[in-house]
Amino acid sequence: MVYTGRPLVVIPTYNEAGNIGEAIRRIKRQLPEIDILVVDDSSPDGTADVVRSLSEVYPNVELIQREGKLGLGSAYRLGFGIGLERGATSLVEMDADLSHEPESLPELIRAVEEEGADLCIGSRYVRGGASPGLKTYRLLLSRAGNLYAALALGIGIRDATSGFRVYSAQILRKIDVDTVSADGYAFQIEMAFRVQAAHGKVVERPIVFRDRKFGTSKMSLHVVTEAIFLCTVWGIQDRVAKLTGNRGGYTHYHKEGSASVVQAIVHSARHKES
Ligand SMILES: Nc1nc2c(ncn2[C@@H]2O[C@H](COP(=O)(O)OP(=O)(O)O)[C@@H](O)[C@H]2O)c(=O)[nH]1
Ligand SMILES: [Mg+2]
Repeated sequence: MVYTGRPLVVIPTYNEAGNIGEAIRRIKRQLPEIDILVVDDSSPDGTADVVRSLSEVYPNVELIQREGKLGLGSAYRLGFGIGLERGATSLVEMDADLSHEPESLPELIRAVEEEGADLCIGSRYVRGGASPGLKTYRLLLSRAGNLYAALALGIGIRDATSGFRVYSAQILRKIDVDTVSADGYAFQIEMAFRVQAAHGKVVERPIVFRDRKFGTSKMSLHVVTEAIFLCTVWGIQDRVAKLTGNRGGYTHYHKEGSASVVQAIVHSARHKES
């Protein structure tokens, strides 16, 4: 498959057999020619088989199957890497579970492909956006997460945890996606934070976020604690970098790298000295 000069939609899946068929059909109804890359982590429910049979019906639907459940962030890193290598001009993130309505795709893609945005976020929290039927605790969690991310990181984004978004290839090359380490909500926040730090143009467009029809959410307490922890570390790092006048040479704290907050701060300060 050749993506040169076109957007690529990357969809990570884990046990989405009940959703992925409708998702692909509805995306293709909106954008018949669009390239879709599904990254499935050997879902026990046979999601991959559904994708394989649809790829015989629809053009430009491709499947990558990985050995085990390796996480949402790593699925996107892989998909984006392939898209960039093959010359895609923009890269789309979306869930398979129909929370992200395929009917909103053209507008989000247009913002990047035609209106010069580097990141267009499908947002629940701008005028016209909504999340009807979302359970109260999930709404609270999302609101609190966004508020905390905004306070800790100073990003002026209303819906920084939204996973329905489009990046320009150019900004993904600039922010070096391979070194993004977070996996769940923190992945979305880290990506948005990096785009802003790289002076990318971020816009939000309203979406209606629906609760998933089939299957269960893979988001867990671990994903939430990871987001809180990483936002705190990045926030401290960013402030230290600002105080030491070293924001330009600022290195992002990496989960697998230095193992503690203290090390991350020391690292920032050292950077200033050298
Ligand atoms: N490949 C892959 N996909 C995943 C993994 N975890 C979640 N997903 C997919 O990522 C998307 C978002 O996950 P979801 O459970 O809907 O999270 P929520 O929207 O926050 O409830 C869905 O399409 C999932 O099937 C994973 O470990 N590997
Ligand atoms: Mg979802």
